[in-house]
Amino acid sequence: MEKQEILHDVLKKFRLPGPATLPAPYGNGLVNRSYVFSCRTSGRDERFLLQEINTCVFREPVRVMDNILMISRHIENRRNRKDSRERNGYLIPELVQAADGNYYIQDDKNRYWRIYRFVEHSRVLNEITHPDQAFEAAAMFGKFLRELAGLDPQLIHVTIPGFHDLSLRFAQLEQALKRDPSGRKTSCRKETEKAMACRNLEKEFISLVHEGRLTLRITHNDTKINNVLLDEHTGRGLCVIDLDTVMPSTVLSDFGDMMRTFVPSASEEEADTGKIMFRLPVFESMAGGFLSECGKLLTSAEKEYLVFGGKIMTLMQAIRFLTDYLNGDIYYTTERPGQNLQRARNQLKVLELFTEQEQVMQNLIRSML
Ligand code: GN1
Ligand code: MG
Repeated sequence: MEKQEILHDVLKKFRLPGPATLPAPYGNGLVNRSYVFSCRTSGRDERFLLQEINTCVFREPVRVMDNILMISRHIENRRNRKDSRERNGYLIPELVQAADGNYYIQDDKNRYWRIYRFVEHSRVLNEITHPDQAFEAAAMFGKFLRELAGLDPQLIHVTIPGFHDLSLRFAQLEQALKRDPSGRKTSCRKETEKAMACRNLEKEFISLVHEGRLTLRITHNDTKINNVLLDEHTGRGLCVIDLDTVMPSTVLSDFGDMMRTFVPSASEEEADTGKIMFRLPVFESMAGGFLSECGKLLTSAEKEYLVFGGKIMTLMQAIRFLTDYLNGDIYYTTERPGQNLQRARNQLKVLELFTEQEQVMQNLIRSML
């Protein structure tokens, strides 16, 4: 079947408000495929986002959707209890129901699809260009954490076991080195050595997370800068997107991935590591925005380790890119050979900068409390 026919058949199974246009590819996520289309309803066009869930990554798509529904309902209930003036804004996007009552469909080839209402008048950033953007985006992720604090993390399914488990990520790297399925081991010896030299961080991480010194929360777990939408006119935070990895974890995951993607002056795709600078004003705004929303919620142990979270998440991402390079680029989408190795180098450089600036960041956080 032609792609367009497949997409057309999928759309028929959802409760859409009118006839739909042909879906066109959209966005640049590394995992799921997205398409945008619109429906004509009483004279105006309404846009929607169709997504095919990557079942190689999300092996239990129904549980992923269960999680998204659970948090959506929790947020919706809280909204309804609030004063109507506070109900503006989305926080998370709205799912469209399928004809069978579910919020996804499974097609005859075992592919899973879902549709979100498009968040209009919004803007995605791939890089932060002004500290105010960092404040707004971080405040949204802080709000997300706070909104979900009243929902029991035990109710949320672990859809990718060990997702932010540093020991597991090191073990996967070791396994890839041992098997070396693409014969790439020698071409990344320097990067491997650098990553392995950070094993000392693992012990501290284990003692913190696995021994329960940090509160288990429902976290987003993919708080990259391009997973939050800002208002295209005002620049205010509008909506948190990409909810697939919502799982129980610690605040280190969310603060850490923000720090990894907000603070460096270039994105994880930058090939020239010389262009990656540390930006203290961005860090300051980011931390300020995040704490303005959830500072009261966090324990002093959680606040003490926020910066450590940034180092851990950056190291983990370096290891994940490196492992995928060794495995022959089977997890992350790539456009050219060597791209995952280049991403790993980029992340190792970011980690170096974070290590140099650790004390400065730590002092700044303490001064905010
Ligand atoms: C993936 O789906 P996307 O592109 O937002 C990955 C994240 C990584 C990120 C690196 C399920 O996120 O964990 O941090 O790439 N998601 C999954 O860009 O593995
Ligand atoms: Mg994601």
